[in-house]
Amino acid sequence: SSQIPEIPVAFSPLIKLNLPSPEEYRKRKVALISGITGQDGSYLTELLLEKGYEVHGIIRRSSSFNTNRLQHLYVDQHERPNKLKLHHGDLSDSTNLVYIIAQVQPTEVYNLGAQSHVKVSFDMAEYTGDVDALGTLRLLDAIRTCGLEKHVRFYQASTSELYGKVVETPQSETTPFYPRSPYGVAKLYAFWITVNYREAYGMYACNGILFNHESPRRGRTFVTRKISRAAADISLGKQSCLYLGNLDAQRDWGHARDYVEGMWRMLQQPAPEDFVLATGETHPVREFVEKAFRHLGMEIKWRGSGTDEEGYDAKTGKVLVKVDTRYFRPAEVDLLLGNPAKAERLLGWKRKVDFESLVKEMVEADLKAAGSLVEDQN
Ligand code: NDP
Ligand code: GDR
Repeated sequence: SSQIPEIPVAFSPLIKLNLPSPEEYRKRKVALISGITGQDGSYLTELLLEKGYEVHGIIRRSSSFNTNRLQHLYVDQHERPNKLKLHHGDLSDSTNLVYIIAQVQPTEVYNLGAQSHVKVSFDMAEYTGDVDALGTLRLLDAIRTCGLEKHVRFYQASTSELYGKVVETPQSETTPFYPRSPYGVAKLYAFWITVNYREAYGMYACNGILFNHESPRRGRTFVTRKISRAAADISLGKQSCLYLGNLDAQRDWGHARDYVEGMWRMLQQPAPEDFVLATGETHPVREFVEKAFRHLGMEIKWRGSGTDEEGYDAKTGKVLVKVDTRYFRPAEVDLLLGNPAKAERLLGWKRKVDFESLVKEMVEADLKAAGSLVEDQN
């Protein structure tokens, strides 16, 4: 017939590495982290170095310094051998990822790299899709290209943003997804491609569905850090007012250090599975504001409503918080509340830091940084 015959596809590794058996291979402890310069990357690096891993990180070339969060862990190779090694790369560059995987031959890969800001994803939707969705595919395929799919354990940084619009609470591994931003939609692809590669190629690949986690190393444009920093600056007279978006959004906030421990635990199980990590508590943004300012001796009272709402200091009457609609999102995730029961049961994981202690730690770190001459770069 004139029909084009179906072409049988047999994917064989393009790069032929001289590999021992998966069991023998995994006797080494070599981790590769994309997104190592981010909040989670830095805490995970600390944890893995403590556990005796050789840690490799992918960093982006930048005209400004972007390795501040790793500074305390990095030793110049010229001075003494370092167990932390950095490679220039990008999740948008497949060849580069293949090269790094072939060179490092990791036993565990943590894919934390992402355009991770939800609001920014509305402005840079295509880029966010490229890096957060296709970047995950590229990294998984780089592992296959090197014939390492049975040797490497893969962690995907999935997110509670997958739940988006509230379908049920608390949200667990069985709650249906309904993402509400280009970020959430890109992460949905990443979630399913991770599941698909697990099922199709027998890869040890896990999704950690992590609810919001914060720390003094949180990027300054995320709401918790924006608040803790502003509260510190306002208390020192360095800033007069904090402008925020939706004060009523509710989040399940934990500490990043606790959550990276959960990531590692997910890759130490007999079989790969997906897990929620959360605190099981939710708090509105306005409560974070109240707690942060209270910690510095200011009592915030609210007046007005909607876009005219403002927070003032009960003692002085000075307006310290205002709503700015520019921080509203075209579609919002109103309420996140996670159920970490599966991780608690199977991983023996439990968050250690509660909401009150998290706020306190962040505010105190920002107060210290604001009072010192050295500008904090996180
Ligand atoms: P950050 O924004 O602090 O860090 C993101 C990291 O990704 C940075 O190292 C950044 O590099 C890197 N990155 C950005 N674009 C690229 C790219 N094109 N190629 C390679 N690397 C890139 O995020 P977090 O540490 O808070 O989060 C880590 C991961 O977990 C992210 O994937 C995030 O989406 C996800 N997540 C985070 C949660 C949270 O509450 N923190 C909750 C659930 C999921 P650079 O420093 O150069 O910008
Ligand atoms: P989120 O974190 O979108 O949950 O994503 P973010 O801190 O940005 O927002 C939390 C909530 O606060 C509201 N909000 C503001 N947010 C910001 N950034 N700035 C403001 O001024 C402001 N005012 C109110 C937001 O509308 C939102 O409802 C984070 C990221 O780390 C993701 O990568 C991760 O996947 C999820 O957490 C889980």
